[in-house]
Amino acid sequence: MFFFNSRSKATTLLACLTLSGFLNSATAGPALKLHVPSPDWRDQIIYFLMTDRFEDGNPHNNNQGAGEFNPQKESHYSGGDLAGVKKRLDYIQGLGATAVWITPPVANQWWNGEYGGYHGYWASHFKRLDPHVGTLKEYQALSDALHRKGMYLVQDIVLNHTGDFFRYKNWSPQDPAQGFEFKPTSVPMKAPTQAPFDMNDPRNPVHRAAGIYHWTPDVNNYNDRQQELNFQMSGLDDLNSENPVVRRALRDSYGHWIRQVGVDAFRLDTAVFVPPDAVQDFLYAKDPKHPGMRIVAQQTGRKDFFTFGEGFAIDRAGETKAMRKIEGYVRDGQGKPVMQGMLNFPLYGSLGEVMARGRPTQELGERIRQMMTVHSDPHRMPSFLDNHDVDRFLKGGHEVALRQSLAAIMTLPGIPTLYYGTEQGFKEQRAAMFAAGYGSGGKDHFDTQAPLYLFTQSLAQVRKQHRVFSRGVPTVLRDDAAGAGLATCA
Ligand SMILES: [Ca+2]
Ligand SMILES: [Ca+2]
Ligand SMILES: [Ca+2]
Repeated sequence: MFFFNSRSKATTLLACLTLSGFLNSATAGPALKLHVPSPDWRDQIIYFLMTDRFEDGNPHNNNQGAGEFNPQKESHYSGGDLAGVKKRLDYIQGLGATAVWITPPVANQWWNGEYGGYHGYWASHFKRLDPHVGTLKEYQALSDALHRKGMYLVQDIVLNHTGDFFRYKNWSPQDPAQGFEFKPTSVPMKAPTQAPFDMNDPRNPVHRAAGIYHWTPDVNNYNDRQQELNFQMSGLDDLNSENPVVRRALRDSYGHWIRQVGVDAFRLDTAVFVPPDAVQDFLYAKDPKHPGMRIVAQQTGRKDFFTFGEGFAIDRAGETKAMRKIEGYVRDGQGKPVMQGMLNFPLYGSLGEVMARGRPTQELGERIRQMMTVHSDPHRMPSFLDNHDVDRFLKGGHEVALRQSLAAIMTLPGIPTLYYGTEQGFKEQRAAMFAAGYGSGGKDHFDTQAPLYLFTQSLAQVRKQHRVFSRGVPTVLRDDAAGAGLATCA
């Protein structure tokens, strides 16, 4: 109907067929379901997976030819990708999870000279996908598939740093050019490829004037708040979070994933390494061209875009210092909102001490009581037993204690967050679920009849059937200050 009159009938017919074939392949099936309203996050159950270690849906993207791919080694890429996650959504939903948290899918430094970037936390470009995880089309297909199942997509993000492209010898606070050097064996690029993050050389006057980085050495004292905020965490090049140019570029980069893919929530990595006001800017900035994420999300129909942060802070029994530090990223010193939740590291710490390591149950009882008073919204704090940065529960704890702990997070306030592989009894922190990946033992682990899979499934059903577990306020009926915890009951 939109062909030129001058063409012959035969040509028009041919063109029509060709074009209609093209249109069909480009818009096959109904429109993608990228944007859905926000759920009540208190009622969700999150499944956290490392994309590289979960499932390989496309073997063609595994090896990008820079020596970064080697499933025999924990430090290298194993080949998991977004298409693999999509392939296993029935498995994840069958467990009872309602949302999937994926590790950062953005383009990464693949090798810093000592270790690989398969985990995704070493960005080289915040607005592009890493070729190992797949294409924009595959990411959109994952979002679409999740939403069609009534599930939600949680993207892991980083505001604090890029990859590890430079380091210091003999750092001087007066002169960031002094002692600066690029890491000699960075693969596949020497510096981030995205403006303005590519301006990372303080010896270059233009870069120096732009002030995109803090240009500091590694943190050597994590109790020093200035170091924590401004130095390099584990060698990762610390961004100048105070610089409006940095803030705008990060809003632009991450707003892209909400708009283009339909991300429903962010998990903010290394949150306590950036000041709360930088996170507030990220979420609430009114800049009409590059607004904060809560505003971008509203434009896509999400009224409650959920961002929860990581603050690796654990209190000793009876103390609440770490709890209050974490709470400072939910409500700032003036009571203004920052994030909607923070990962509940203090509860994780107490659960491990009592359930896995035999400390008295009174420590957990007290932690639960404190949780309900120190935190303004404990029901939106994701709770967990282990993750990719700590030992898995079963590395040191008994399976009976793991079951008790799963029951605890499924019935206490907070969003239960399950680390992939727990339901298959994994003990190795970052082992692959798929046969060809690292540490898999040469077999797939998607067994929906595994005892811990079925146990978790039954707990998830109980939590969903009784809203008291996601909305209620617990009362500790009994605990014991003297006796051993639950680790000995096995
Ligand atoms: Ca792959
Ligand atoms: Ca920082
Ligand atoms: Ca570095």
